[in-house]
Parts: sequence; C-alpha cells; structure tokens
Amino acid sequence: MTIRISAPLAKLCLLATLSASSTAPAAPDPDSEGNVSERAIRYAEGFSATREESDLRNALVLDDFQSASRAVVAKPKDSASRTLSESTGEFWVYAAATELFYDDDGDGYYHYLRVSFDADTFFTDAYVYAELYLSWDGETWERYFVTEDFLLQGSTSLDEYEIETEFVTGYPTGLYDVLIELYDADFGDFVGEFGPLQSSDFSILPIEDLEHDGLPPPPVPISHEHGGSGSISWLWLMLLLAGLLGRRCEEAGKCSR
Ligand SMILES: [Ca+2]
Ligand SMILES: [Ca+2]
Repeated sequence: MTIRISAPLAKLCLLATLSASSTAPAAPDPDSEGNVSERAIRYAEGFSATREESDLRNALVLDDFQSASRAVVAKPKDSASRTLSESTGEFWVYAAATELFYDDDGDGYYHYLRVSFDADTFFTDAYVYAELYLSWDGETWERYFVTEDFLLQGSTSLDEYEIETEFVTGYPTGLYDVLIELYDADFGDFVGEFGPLQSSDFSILPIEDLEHDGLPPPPVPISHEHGGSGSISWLWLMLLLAGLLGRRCEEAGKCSR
C-alpha cells in the first residue's frame, strides 16, 4: 500500500506500512436500536494553491451529526464504479491523493486526513462540488463530507482542491477506503469519481478518531519504598542463604563459635 505522507509539522509521524490483513476493519458501533454512533468531524477545505506547501489548513469547523437519521448518506460499495455508465465524459478527476497526519498514541492509526484532487472539465470553466465517502467494512460507503461549489478551469492543475478532516468521534480504529464523487454544481449530475479502483492511495487507510487516538498511558512508576514486597523477597533470600551456609558448615564441622 502506498500512501502519500507529507511532513510539514512536528507532530507528523511516519506511516508504517500495513498489510491488508494486519487489522480487520472495525464496525461502526451500532447501539441497542441498531443505529450507528454519533459522528463528529472538524474540517477545512479550499484550493491547494491557497495553502503554504508545508502547512495544514487546520481543520477547525466542527460538524457533528447523528448518523442514524439526518446527515449520513450510505450506499452499497459496489455502487462506486459507475464512472463509465453515468459520467458524461465532460468532467473527470485527473489525479488525487491522500495524506495522513497525527498519530498521538503511536499505534499507526491517524486521526487527520487530507484528500486532494485535480478535476478537469471539457468546458472553459464550470462549477462542481465533491462528496467524500469512507468505507470501513468493505460493503458500505458512508458520506462524511460535501464540499462547497468550486470552479474548474479547463484542464489546469491550478484548481486542485483539498479537504482536511479531523475525525473527532464515531470513527473507530480500522482500515478505511476513501472515495471522491464529483458532481456538476449547475445540474447536480454525477460526473466522475476517484477511489480505490483508481489508486491504492484510497485503500485501507489506517484511521481512528480522536477518542481512539488517545495518548499512551504514563509509564508505571518505580517504587523506592522500603518494606514492600520486593524488600521482603530480598530479606527472605538473605535469610535462606544464611541458613544454607550455616547448615553446610555444621555438616563440615568447621563452624567458628
Ligand atoms: Ca493512533
Ligand atoms: Ca484541474
């Protein structure tokens, strides 16, 4: 698996290579009524050109929602490969990449994701928007973000767009697939996609939310108190050794008095 990792910040950790079989994708914790747990993310979006290359946008806008009823859109995963059948050929995603940041507990699973993509159009310019999806179980895509409308200008790469997401809650530790769907903003038509079928960058990304990316527990303090169990053990050994020496010298008749 290849995942593009940039290294702009001190907290950035290198991503360890993970095999697809190393950890099974996690389930989304359904409650007693079968509803999946609350989702919350922070996000930032914009054209890549408006960000300094070595910086993050810093996802600050909080978006939290109950996924069971209101905002989450889910669909079968096999619905993601419809480019040929539904796209008009007037728009396409030329290239896309994912980057992972922040692994506070050092377990190789990250809570901050940047998705960037360069979409192009046959037209001189056209407004589009993108929907971003995650899949943790290999069976269902769940929408986690919808961008604002933004302008594509022909086939230039200067209109590359990016979305940074900090997963706050509702995203348990697992290996997630990511999918971008592109829509014509004027008509709402699906016009293209980019996901695991197009690049391994969008497969089995090690992600967990902030709740699961806790800092490691502090080291166990070493007790220097006297009289503890360790001291008793040492005292017991000394007495045992003295007893053995005494018995041997009595048997040899060489004990001094
Ligand atoms: Ca982690
Ligand atoms: Ca472009």
